[in-house]
Amino acid sequence: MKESAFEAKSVVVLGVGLTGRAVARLMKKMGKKVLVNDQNQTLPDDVKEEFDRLGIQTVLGGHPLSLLDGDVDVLIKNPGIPYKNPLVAEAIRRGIPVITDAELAGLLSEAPIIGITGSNGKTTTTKMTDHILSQAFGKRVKLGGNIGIPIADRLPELSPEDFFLLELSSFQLEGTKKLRPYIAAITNIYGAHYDYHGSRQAYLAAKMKITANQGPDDYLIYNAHDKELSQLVHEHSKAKLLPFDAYQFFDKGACVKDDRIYYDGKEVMKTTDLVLPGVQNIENALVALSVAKILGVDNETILHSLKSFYGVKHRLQRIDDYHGAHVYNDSKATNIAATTIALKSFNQPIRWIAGGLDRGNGFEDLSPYVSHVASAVVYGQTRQKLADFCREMAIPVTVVDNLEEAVKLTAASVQEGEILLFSPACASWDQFKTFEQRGDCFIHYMDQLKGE
Ligand code: UMA
Repeated sequence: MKESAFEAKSVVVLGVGLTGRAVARLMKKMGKKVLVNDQNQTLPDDVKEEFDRLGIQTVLGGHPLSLLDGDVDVLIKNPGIPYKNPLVAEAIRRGIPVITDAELAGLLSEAPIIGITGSNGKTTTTKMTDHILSQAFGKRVKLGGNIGIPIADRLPELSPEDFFLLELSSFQLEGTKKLRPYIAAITNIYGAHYDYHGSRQAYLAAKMKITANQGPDDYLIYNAHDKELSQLVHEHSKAKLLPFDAYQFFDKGACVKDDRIYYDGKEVMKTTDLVLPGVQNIENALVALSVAKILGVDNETILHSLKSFYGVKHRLQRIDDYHGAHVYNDSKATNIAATTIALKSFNQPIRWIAGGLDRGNGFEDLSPYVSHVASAVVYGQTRQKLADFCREMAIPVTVVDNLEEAVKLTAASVQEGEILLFSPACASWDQFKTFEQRGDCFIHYMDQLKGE
């Protein structure tokens, strides 16, 4: 690590989640004075044991401003903690730098950084990129960031020959000052997280931080179909701009024409070679292959990798076919917007499974996207609401109590060439602990049916 780039001696780490724990561990390893603070009264047993063993001081159950008295050089916060948190606001008032772990990547990484951000699709794009680069460069590719692998845990492993591939959230980017990715990518920009950032302007500004320190030797890949994003990158970036566009052909960068993907005017593959459905996944692939092409990966490796990329677990994840039907686990679709994307991704007839926690909303916003739904099975708290919606849309619907019954009934009706889609459009908490657990159950029920 480039330890000399981080001069602070005394550090307050705010928030203990995955990020804070890894940051505290790293700071201790670097010989810093570390104090960790969290609003929770207690720490999980394994965290407490580790902090005790490493001699990391903790203050729990609130955010006393007195923590900033004395010699605090920097406050490193968990990305999700907002700037209106009193300790963060007070640190800023006192002129104490407030950063996130993404800034540590910028300061300490021995390896060039590839940073991927965007409102939608950043996790899938990052995983796709990892899939291609790992086939080309093997273990030299180190993955981390918002994807669930704390940046601070990976930093000590990096060498200059590696690539540090990061999924970066707007929360992480907002807390950066010197971060300078060699390759940055912005998949798209929709409205998101305004409650945290305060305004759309502030959200956009946070996203643009990914390119703030880039220079003419760096690259910025961006979605040229998004006019606002195009304008922003032209205004703010000094990097080499590399557009991608799933709707129009151009001879520089990645684009699509007549169901074929091109890079710098040369055909790379057919869009139908991609396992994952929908234009959003074509866009994700355009980003991933742009990164790969910048790093000199050949078309054959790109094609082979993208053909074998089955997606990120629970996000419109393709699992094994069932009697000639393609089966998708989209348990991460906890709201109508996510299920809209799933429904829009297919032209084939869909056998749809939906339902879950009732948050009081109706489902009429799905109306424009269900014309190809051949039948539905609905379960959970929202089952009656969903059934009413389906009847209104003339979709044959069956109401059951739980996901297991829904899977059995749907599998019994699905035909060869159709899509069996689990995209619940609801949160999981009426019957499951998390959407991950729900998705695992779906996969398990499908596996059981295949075994029978
Ligand atoms: N806390 C306080 N005071 C506060 C608020 C929170 O002390 O005012 C404490 C909480 O008690 C908790 C900790 O701060 O102990 C926050 O933990 P967390 O679970 O929010 O954060 P991490 O476990 O560190 O997870 C974070 C990312 N979460 C967020 O940015 C909200 C994870 O992204 C990321 O995978 C992980 O770091 C590793 O890098 C998740 C996410 O939802 C998937 N990201 C958002 C998104 O994708 O839209 C940005």
